[in-house]
Amino acid sequence: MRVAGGCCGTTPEYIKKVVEKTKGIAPVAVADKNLTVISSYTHAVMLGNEPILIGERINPTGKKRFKQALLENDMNYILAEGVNQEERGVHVLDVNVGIPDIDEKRMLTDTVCELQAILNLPLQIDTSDTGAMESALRRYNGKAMINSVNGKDESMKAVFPLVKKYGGVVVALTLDENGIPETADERFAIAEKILSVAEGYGIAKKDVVFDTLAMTISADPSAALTTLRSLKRIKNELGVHTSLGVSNVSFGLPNRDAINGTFFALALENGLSAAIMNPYSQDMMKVYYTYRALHGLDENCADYISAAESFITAPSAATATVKKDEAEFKSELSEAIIRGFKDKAAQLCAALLSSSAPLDIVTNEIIPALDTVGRGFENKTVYLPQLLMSAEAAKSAFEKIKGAMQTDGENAPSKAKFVLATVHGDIHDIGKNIVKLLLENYGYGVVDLGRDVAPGEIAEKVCELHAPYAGLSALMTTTVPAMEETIKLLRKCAPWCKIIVGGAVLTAEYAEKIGADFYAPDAMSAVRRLEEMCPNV
Ligand code: B1M
Repeated sequence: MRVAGGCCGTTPEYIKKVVEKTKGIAPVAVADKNLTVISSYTHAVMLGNEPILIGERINPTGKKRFKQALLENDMNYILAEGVNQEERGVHVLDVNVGIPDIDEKRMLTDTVCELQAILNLPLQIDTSDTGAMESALRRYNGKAMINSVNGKDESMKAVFPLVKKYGGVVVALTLDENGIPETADERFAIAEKILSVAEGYGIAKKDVVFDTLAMTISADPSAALTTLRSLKRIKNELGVHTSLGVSNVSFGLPNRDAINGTFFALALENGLSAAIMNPYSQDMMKVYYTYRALHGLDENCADYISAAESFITAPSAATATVKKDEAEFKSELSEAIIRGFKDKAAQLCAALLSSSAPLDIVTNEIIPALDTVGRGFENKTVYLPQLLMSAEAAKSAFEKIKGAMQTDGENAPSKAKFVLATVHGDIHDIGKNIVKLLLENYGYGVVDLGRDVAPGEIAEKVCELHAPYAGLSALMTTTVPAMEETIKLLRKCAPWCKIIVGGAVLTAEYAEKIGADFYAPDAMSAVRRLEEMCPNV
């Protein structure tokens, strides 16, 4: 045992007892496994056994549209680049947002926070601005890849303390005050120097990964060979891992993918551990899958076989994106909610309102999307921050629905007062808010007490207003007892009040068992029950 503690439901007394019982036990020692590992808050990626793909698309270099997105703070565009690359199969995302006239510190930090909230992939924080680097590392949930340090004293002095303080695997470029050496021997010497300085800062060798700098062969015919020779020596003689921005090698040449793919294969054969690359390039993906199959890293060639079909039919990146959009056009809103794109969800919902009824959007788009996220959460493919992002996205869509229904304006509140709340201990309020929206639209004067509301507060409000109806919502098995407690209290101090209950965990039988008057499986049936019961109230 290394760590003991308590989560939801434990109390200070429980923790005290755990401390007492475990006081004499020495934690199992942590054995250093000497692995080069980076991680997000959910997933770890290890350098060494398999080639690692680092998606290069979150980078403004040579990308006009990306630059524009940065200048306009268009986070949806940037997040979509992350999502698309994840779908293409990369293991890590490079994040570089450096352009002139931008507050890089703020932008990098925001981008890292937003990406890590919706994706599981570890990130490579890629910046030469150490202020931005520190700010992003501070907010990063996991062990980041840090790109980069180099052999200049100034660079090592600025970057190594951050690596030591925040943890991470740092990419070290084999250049120094004299520039990029022309020979493999000189690059090797810089790597040795970097390693020894890193060790002086207490950074383990396994946490330094060397980039031997791919330069374009259009300017220097020996460029690729020097890079490969350096790679091989550094990997074999220093026993470290390596990384390369592969695409630079073809700069200035036509059909760059052809060169990049061949260079990638050569680099892998010479000891490349991780490639910063374009996952939309078929040539690169072909090399990746064929290399793994040829090296016995792909059992029964299963990954190669499933990828091979797309090698024949896959359209270019640009067409692929358009096709994807077309194919998923009908569920774009639910996709935005599932992905947790708040602004996009609001925009799509607003657009959809011109052709669909607000309630149809709720029933056909928003609720099924939340169900998908809920199932993912249950199956542990979606994690809490992602659930939270989806909830926020659904909320922003609801704001639009709400606006549309209010402008409808035909039903001004004129019917009975309805006190509504999510019960104590429960913070789920999306369903309750739909109930509120519908009730208001049908003319009830809803007094919404919010979520996590204590039984006493609900009873007090019902009595104060002499409200004929109270509505309680509970979404968790653990909060149904609070619902029962509230009903008991209401029966005691407001016997006139009819109580309607709802929420995903309830059933009609259970509602009856805890003493409610009515159970409503959804918001519309809540309204119908009320209308049937007291049409003229
Ligand atoms: Co959480 N959550 N969540 N969650 N969450 C569920 C409910 C869960 C089923 C997910 C899962 O594990 N599969 C699970 C409960 C398991 C259980 O007890 N059986 C769960 C859990 C465990 C948790 C946390 C404990 C997670 C954690 O921290 N480890 C935590 C709870 C914290 C707390 O409450 N103390 C938590 C947190 C959250 C978020 C904050 C991230 C977010 C809520 C945001 C918000 O509401 N503002 C969230 C979400 C979004 C969900 C899911 C994905 C979706 C819920 C939802 O909004 N559905 C949910 C999984 C799921 O249900 N698929 C899940 C859409 C909504 C329209 O449906 O609320 O059922 P619903 O409302 C329906 C009907 O039930 C009915 O009308 C609506 C439709 O018309 N209805 C009423 C509801 N209330 C009614 C009242 C009425 C009449 C009808 O009359 C008064």
